[in-house]
Amino acid sequence: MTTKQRYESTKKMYAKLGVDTDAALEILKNVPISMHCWQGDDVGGFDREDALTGGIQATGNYPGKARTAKELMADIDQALKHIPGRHRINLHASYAIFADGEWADRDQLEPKHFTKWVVFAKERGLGLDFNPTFFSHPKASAYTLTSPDEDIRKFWIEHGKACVRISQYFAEELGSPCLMNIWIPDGLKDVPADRMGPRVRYKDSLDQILDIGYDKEKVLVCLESKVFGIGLESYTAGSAEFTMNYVMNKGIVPLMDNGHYHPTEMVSDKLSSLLLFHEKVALHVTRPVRWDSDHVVLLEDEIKEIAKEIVANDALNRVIIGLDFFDASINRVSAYVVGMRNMQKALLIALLCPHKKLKALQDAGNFTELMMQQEELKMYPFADVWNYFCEINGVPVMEDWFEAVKKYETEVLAKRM
Ligand code: RNT
Ligand code: ZN
Repeated sequence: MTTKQRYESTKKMYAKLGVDTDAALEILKNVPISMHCWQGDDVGGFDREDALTGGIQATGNYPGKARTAKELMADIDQALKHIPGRHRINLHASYAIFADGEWADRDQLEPKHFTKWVVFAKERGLGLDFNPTFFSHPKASAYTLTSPDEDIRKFWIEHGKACVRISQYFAEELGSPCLMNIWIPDGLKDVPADRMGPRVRYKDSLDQILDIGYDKEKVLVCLESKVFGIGLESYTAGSAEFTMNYVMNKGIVPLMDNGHYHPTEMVSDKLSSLLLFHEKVALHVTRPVRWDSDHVVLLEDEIKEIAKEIVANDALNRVIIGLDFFDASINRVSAYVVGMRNMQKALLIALLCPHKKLKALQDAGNFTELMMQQEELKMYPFADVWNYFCEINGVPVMEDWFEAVKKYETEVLAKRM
């Protein structure tokens, strides 16, 4: 049987449940996922030689990591060949591209340091998102926006402002709003003497950054919370409560990274509450293994549950989906393809679910049938729909993409020493 024939037969199976598979494919095609640039080079960036800091860690030394912007762009291109649909690229400020002999510190960054990325995005019809980089810098060795040292704090406030300007430049050039995510690592390894002070300064720093005046239609500023980091186990200034309250107060966008909560706390369960109070919600989809380890996104329960919440609540236009993982122990292009395709598969499974029917069962208290139906759905042949989706969107079906990635590894990645 061909992929299409399988699809046609599976389509009838879903139709019996009241699910329109053609409609699902049409919706999925138009869901952009923001692919983070930092998987390609282990969060290295190109603006400095400093080691990765900020309590995050990329482990492994698989050969072939991108050493220059040109290499990273080539790797992103290679990955995109195997990912159906049109997407976005999520850049960090540390990925500035300087002209020969030129360099600017983080507080001095300008749109011109990112024109090559804009050209790259335009040529491929991609959108761009952005992040100030409050780590991997000598001035970030202790604190950034919470610093008790006013000079340091000012430096990082200026960095934040520069990034808002760059984000607006992206939005204007590409005709698509740019999500600008603020995350700072600031925290303490051991029991704080003062929990309030850093938060007072963080709040003031954010106020100053947001005060610069920017077009809110073009730049969606969001704030990412975190429960702890490596070496910052006892306290982070940007806790969940700080972040939620700040965001609500200022009318900016909350960002939830599913590696940033206690291990039994699920982002899937938080989404509906956030959607009730915010027009937009942003996500960093990742896979925490025992800690915020940023493993590649797999097609596992929590990812499917997150996708279900987005789709069942009709929030595909309100939840901005970005990925955030960095695994240095495997082929990085493969990591991109696997993670992106898995996010899309999770969304597809959610789009193939008869949510109204299931909700009705819940409301009627018919938990027996609800359990039965939810479990039977898990064995429906959604792979036939996925394969057809890949086929009609011009990317390889099933594992067929891997040959090309292996070839790219031999011909390109392995030669990077
Ligand atoms: C860190 C945060 C943050 C970073 C990126 C590189 O724990 O998740 O989003 O991973 O900004
Ligand atoms: Zn994150």
